[in-house]
Amino acid sequence: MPTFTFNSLQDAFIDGLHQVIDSPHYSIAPRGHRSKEVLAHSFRIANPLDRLIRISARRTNVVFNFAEFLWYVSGSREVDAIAYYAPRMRTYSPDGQYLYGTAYGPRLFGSSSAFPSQWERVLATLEDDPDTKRAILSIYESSETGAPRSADVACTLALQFLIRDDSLHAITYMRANDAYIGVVSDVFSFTMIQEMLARRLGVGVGSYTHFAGSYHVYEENLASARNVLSDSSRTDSSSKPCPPMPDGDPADALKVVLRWEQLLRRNESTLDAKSLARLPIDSYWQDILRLLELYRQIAHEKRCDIQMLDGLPDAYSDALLNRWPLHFRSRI
Ligand code: 5HM
Repeated sequence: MPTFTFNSLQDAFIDGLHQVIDSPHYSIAPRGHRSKEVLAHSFRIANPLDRLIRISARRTNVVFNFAEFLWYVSGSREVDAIAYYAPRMRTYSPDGQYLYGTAYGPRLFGSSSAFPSQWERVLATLEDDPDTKRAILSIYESSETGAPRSADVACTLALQFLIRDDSLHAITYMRANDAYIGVVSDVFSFTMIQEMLARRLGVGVGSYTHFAGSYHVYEENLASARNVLSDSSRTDSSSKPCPPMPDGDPADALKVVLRWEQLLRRNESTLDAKSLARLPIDSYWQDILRLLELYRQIAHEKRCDIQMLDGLPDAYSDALLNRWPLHFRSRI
């Protein structure tokens, strides 16, 4: 099958669900989990900034999406740092404290004084030879093959980056991808990494291509996935991309964002419109912290200051309203 190009992740997500549900290749039960599967699934997204799902029946968590990206960038493997945004992540940890295969951060962004991170080496490879075919971020480790029946084995093999016609194209290779749950957050994070690399290199954001050896839906999610498909026919399919990340090196901004992410997660500080505006970072990063502050209010105070929605990019506020309609009731 040729790889079809979609405008957005949402369009690729809907098409993928149709393929798995309407014409599965196999019914399987790996580790006892019954699922429907198609083999060697692929799709291409023309605009990787159009990375949020807006289907009301699939209430994705935009805050988790950004938090997972930041968790990767921070190089952390701590469960607490990500389970705060998605408690189910705790169930994948073999020891309740750390994640291994699921924590891509240490593999991508972890460095030591003796050895730069994969991220730094990929950046140097692309700067040295823009036509290179060697800009690879490897994730799956060979030691994971044959591991006991753990739920914490990396599903992503590698991300590849190619500069062609002054744009950075990304290709993701996955051994397995959940077409109902995993793909939504995986493509979000991987396109953020793609965009971060493109801005750092000063080139355009090219296409994003996704390959999954096994693309599947678990039987327990089949009814919800069918519901999403019927709801998607009523969904506005116009483009609603995320705002562009600022050009240049995001390292300094990310230090500020990661410091505040920790403070808000631990409920050790708060942000309001004034204190946000005073932070020494572009409004792009301030908006991400605004999402994290809104989530802090929901998680720690069971309330939400809806004034904080003012001025947020449409793509983010729509996603918040879809996920937490009761908290933002008066804005609907
Ligand atoms: O039995 P297996 O290790 O393949 O189960 C892992 C499940 O998590 C699969 O359904 C896989 O597709 C999903 N998954 C995903 O979709 C897991 C990870 C973590 O690496 C991920 N996306 N990023």
